[in-house]
Amino acid sequence: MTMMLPLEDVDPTIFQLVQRETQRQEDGLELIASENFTSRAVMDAMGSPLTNKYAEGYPRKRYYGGCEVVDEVEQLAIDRALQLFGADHANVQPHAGSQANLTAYLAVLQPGERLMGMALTHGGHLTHGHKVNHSGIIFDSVQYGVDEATGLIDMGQVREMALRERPKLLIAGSSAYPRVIDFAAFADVAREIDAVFLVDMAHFAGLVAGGHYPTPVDHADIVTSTTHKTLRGPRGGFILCREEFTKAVDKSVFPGGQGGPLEHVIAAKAVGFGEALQPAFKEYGAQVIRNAQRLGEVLAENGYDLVSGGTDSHLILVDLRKKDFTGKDGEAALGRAGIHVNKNTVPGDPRSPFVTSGLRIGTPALTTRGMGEDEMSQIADFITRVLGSPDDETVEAVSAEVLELTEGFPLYTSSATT
Ligand code: DSN
Repeated sequence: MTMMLPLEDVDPTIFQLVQRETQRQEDGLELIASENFTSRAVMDAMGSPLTNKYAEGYPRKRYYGGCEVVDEVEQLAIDRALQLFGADHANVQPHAGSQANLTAYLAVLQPGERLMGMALTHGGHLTHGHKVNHSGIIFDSVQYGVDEATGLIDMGQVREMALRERPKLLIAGSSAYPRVIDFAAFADVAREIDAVFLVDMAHFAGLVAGGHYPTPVDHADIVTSTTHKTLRGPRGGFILCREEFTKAVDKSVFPGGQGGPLEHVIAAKAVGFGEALQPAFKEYGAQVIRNAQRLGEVLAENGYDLVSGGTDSHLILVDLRKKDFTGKDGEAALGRAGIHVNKNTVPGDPRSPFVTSGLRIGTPALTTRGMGEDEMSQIADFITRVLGSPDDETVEAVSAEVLELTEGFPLYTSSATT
């Protein structure tokens, strides 16, 4: 019986891969805007025997016996989400952001009905109605973008399109929009056309929790999110809504879309929400934004264009159209130096999403490691050097400096993580 043996003994191959990935995370500069480093406490909850329990249904209304403990766990996750974001109702079961979105849409729309979200190529998200995603296949999707000259959402254009297209669901939220979204203005448009208003706050949920980004909860009928980006919890999703949508949302998640909830992940969500309720998390969010702003300022000084000219959030979007290389080339060159970013389309991008003319760079993960503005200036210079001359000599020199920098901010090898 190998039940109680550690991974190292049971499956050395997977153990080694986990070790290698942990080392990769320790050694590199993680600047992918949707990533973060969660705490040991969150991972302990995720790696617990709660994974064994089936609990279809909701606390005190389950289809299985023996749910008295996981009921308490799930209720705590719900209570903490509500304490953090102040909504009427929370459903903490969605396995990820995509599931949260699809089940939320199906709570208020019939297949074939119209939704309107921001185009992926303009900073929206695949699940906001892209034609290859279920959100664009099941529903009749129309997409708005940003003003290509300013990189900003033009609420006049959004309103005009909404009045013309009359979607039943209006979606705000983004995965590559550096600025604050005017939720009150979106809510006004939704009211004018009698649409349900949904905000996907996955990217900036941690900033909302810390009070550094306007809360969508006061304006939206439904708010979807992930727990693992700026919010720094386990990989997962959740939905907040007004009282009147409670039943429809809960029914859509289960039995509509999912089966047994992942109670080990829900326990980890509760831990993550609990951490986000601590005063230190507020300071963390402020530092995330200061870091993104510093990174953007130095890159701009070094000759890089930023979409919208800067950022109010955790990410910047670098526009490479005036440079002679693509987002794909940039991502690859920086990756060789241990600097991890992702290629991203910029508004009006002539290149495909596989190539792109942009780089999305975010600071949630490195801020968790304890890095501040001085390190961001240094990293902007690393990026400038590699993108300026991506030859082996430069990449090797920068790699060595990256390693030296990351060694000063240990991640899981010590308890230094904030
Ligand atoms: N893929 C995530 C991101 O990087 O923004 C969103 O799902």
